[in-house]
Parts: sequence; C-alpha cells; structure tokens
Amino acid sequence: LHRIPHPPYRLPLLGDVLGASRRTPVQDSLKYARRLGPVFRRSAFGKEFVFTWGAGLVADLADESRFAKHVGLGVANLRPVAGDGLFTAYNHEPNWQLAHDVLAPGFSREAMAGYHPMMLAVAERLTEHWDRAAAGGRPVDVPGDMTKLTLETIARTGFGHDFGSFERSRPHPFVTAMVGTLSHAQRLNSVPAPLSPLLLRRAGRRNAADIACLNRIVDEVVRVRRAEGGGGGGNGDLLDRMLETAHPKTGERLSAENVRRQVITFLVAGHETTSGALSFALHYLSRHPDVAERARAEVDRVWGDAVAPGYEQVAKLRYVRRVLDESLRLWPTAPAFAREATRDTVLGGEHPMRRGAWTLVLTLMLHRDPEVWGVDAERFDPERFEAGAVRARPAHVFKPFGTGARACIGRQFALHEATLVLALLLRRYELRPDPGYRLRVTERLTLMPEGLRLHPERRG
Ligand code: MNH
Repeated sequence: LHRIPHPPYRLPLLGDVLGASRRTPVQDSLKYARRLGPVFRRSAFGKEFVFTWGAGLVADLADESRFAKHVGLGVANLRPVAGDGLFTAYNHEPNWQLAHDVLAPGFSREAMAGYHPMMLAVAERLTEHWDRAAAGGRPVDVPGDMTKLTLETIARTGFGHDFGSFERSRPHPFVTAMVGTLSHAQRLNSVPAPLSPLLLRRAGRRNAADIACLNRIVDEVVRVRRAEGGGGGGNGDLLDRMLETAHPKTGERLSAENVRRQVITFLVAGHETTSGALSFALHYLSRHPDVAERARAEVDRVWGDAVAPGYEQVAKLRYVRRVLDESLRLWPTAPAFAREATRDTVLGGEHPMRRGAWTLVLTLMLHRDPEVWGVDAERFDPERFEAGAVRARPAHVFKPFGTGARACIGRQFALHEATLVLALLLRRYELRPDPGYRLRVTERLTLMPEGLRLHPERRG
C-alpha cells in the first residue's frame, strides 16, 4: 500500500480532506487521478481507499477468476433501501443467483421485442409534451423529462404500472424519495463513521421516511398485481417473474420481502442511469449540429416514413448508437464500480492484494485516459466507436455497464430504449441549446447534467 501515491497534504485523523468536495466526490477524484496516476489512494477519517483507472490495471481487475464485485461505499450504503436485491446483494447471498436466474429471461431478445411497443407508447407521451413546448416557444427541462420517460418505461414494461409522470407538474414522490436515498447514500461516504449517528440524526430520519415511502409505493404495485389474481397478469413481465416463476433447477421462489427489494431495485436502477445517459447525449447533440445532422440523416434513411419504427429498426441505427456510446464514455452515469480480490493475488503484477481487499474502479477517468483515447480524450467524437476504431483498442477500456457476472443486467434494455428515444427526438425536432448554459454535473451516486434546458423546434 505504501507504494501507492496519495495527495501530499494529509491531516491527522481527517486525512485527505483538503480541497475535497462532498458534493462532487467522483469529479473531485478526477483531479487526483490526473495528478497521482493510474492507481492512487485517498484517506478519509482513518480509512484508506484505493482508486484504480489505468487501462492495464482495470483489465486485470476484470479477471473473474481472481476478482469479483465488491459491495462497498455507495452500494453498501444502499443496503437499507435495496437489501439483498440484485444490485446490492453480496456475491455469496443465495438470493443473488436465484433472482439472477429467474429474471435474466426478462432481458432476452424476445422479452425486449415485447417491451418495444410499450417503449414507443411512453416516448409518444414525451413528444406530446415537447410538441406543446415547441409550439409555445418554451424550453424543456431535459433531465426532468428524461426521468419521467425512463421511469414510466421501466414501470410500464416491468411492472404494468403507470406513475402518471407526464400528467404531473412535480416529480412523482417515488422520484423524490429515490433522489433522497441516493444522495444520502453518497453523503454517508464523506462523514466519519463514529460521528455519523450524531451528524446524521436528522438526515437519517429523513432517509428512513424516504425508504418507507418507496416501500409503500412498491407494496401497492405488488398488491395490485396480486389482486389481479396472479396467473401472469403482466404477460410474463418482470413482476410476473418475481411473483410466479420458480427457479428452473431448484424450484425455489423469491420471498415476499425479496420481491419488494427487487421491485425497488429495478425501478431505481432501471431509470436513473438511463435518464442521465439520454440527457448527456441530448446535450452533446445540441452542441454538435454536424453530429445531430448526420444522426438525423441516418434515422430518416433507416426508418423512412414509418410512423412506428419496429424493434429491428432500432438496432440498425449504428451512428445514433455511437452518439450514445460516446456520451457514456465522457459521462458514464454510473461513474465507478468496486472490485475485490477473491484470493490473495497481485494486481497488475505489482500491487499485492489480500483476499477481500478491494479497489474502486474510476470509470469516469478510465474513459478519459489519454494513453487509450488520445490527447483529445476530452473531446466529444462519436467516430471513436466506429467498428475499426473499437477493434484497435484493448479490451476493458469502455466499461459503462461494469464487468463480469455482476455487470448490468439491463444493458440491452437501456441501449434499446435510449437509442429509440434519441432517434425519435432527432427525427421530430431540431435541438437548440440554451446559449448561456455551461455543463455542470451533479452527483447522487449517479451523474446528471444539472439544469440542462433545450429549445426543441418541430422539423418541417
Ligand atoms: Mn444497470 C448493475 C450501469 C441501466 C439494472 N448497472 C449495473 C452496474 C453498472 C450499471 C455499472 C454494475 C455496478 C457494480 O458493479 O457495482 N445500468 C448502468 C447504466 C445504465 C443502466 C450506465 C443505463 C445507461 N440497469 C439499467 C437498467 C436496468 C438496470 C435499464 C434495469 C432494467 N443494473 C441493473 C441491475 C444491476 C445493474 C439489476 C445489478 C446486476 C447484478 O449485480 O446482478
């Protein structure tokens, strides 16, 4: 450990807190990463954290025979919310494998094709809203609207539920409570553990109220489905799988408490990060009219005059997909993930790690490593995801969905939804930026462009 660099000004007890920001810990770590190199450590309140972002080291951490997901920091702080749900489960918890096997078919190609018409229907509610804004010459609140869209999409496709987000002027209470628990989980990382009961008493009460609110909302969603008499009221959607499907080998089913955890997990994990990804992509499209024009031409060419593009017509939008990938490169909306050694080993042939030792992979910096992405790594350029360019890069340098057995189960879902929506918006509107807007990014475990507004104009 002592060979790994750390910031120069270390305070006793407090550690590397000078110049550190509680609001933007991940963007803060970027500064340290650039100064200290591919692996570095920061200490806070007597605890030492190791950060890794060098491409070679991250590729080594992707070796599943020696490393696995570590449930720590922000993820561990979400355990009171999501318990042993898929995202927050420890590797050894039996409910992880059970839920993974029961739910994975919900993300198959066939399942996705079944969600497609519902995704279109939700997107139509967004365009109705944007049409009104365009007609009135009003700007739209991009992160707010993308959150409405992605929440309605996962709620409708996964759970047959309608939160009515587009009919509300304020966010649904589910969203408010979710943002509360995510922000709280992030803040817990920057408060010394022994003091946290004192410092966070009020925040803790708020958080408990937020969790109770989430529980109430999902219990109602489950109650309604059970009242429909089971038997697949949702045509085999995620909730049907959670409630009805036994494990193909063991015959085991999810418990009622675990179902609650999974519903919260999927409603949160299934919309917050996709919303951010769409928002960043729309920001870049509005700032790069040449890219928007090229993407729009692709949509016009591939979709023709189809009123409702089919499932297959989304995968054909190669350039729109590159825009999305490039946005996720610069702003991976889940900006870090943690890996632990599953046995005593040496990371990158250089750093000994005991079994259980862990490090935080800084995806945000991995994606900006000049040695991998070039001296212009900070520049938005979808051409980086042209097939030849991708082949020329080493493996494991683009990791917005994590890695290995615990990587994102919703990856295809998110990519399909986001590509579809970007294409629909490009086809329908010119996206004019707010001239005064400078990109500011808020962190609540996830990343989101703060205060982003656009002026959509209907195309002729
Ligand atoms: Mn998703 C895990 C990023 C969309 C459901 N997701 C992860 C991980 C990353 C991630 C990174 C791994 C975290 C870790 O190693 O600790 N997810 C994303 C991004 C998007 C996204 C950037 C959108 C863009 N995720 C979605 C969607 C769903 C979803 C959509 C559901 C419909 N994600 C999950 C679940 C897990 C996960 C569930 C946990 C999987 C597991 O551990 O088995």
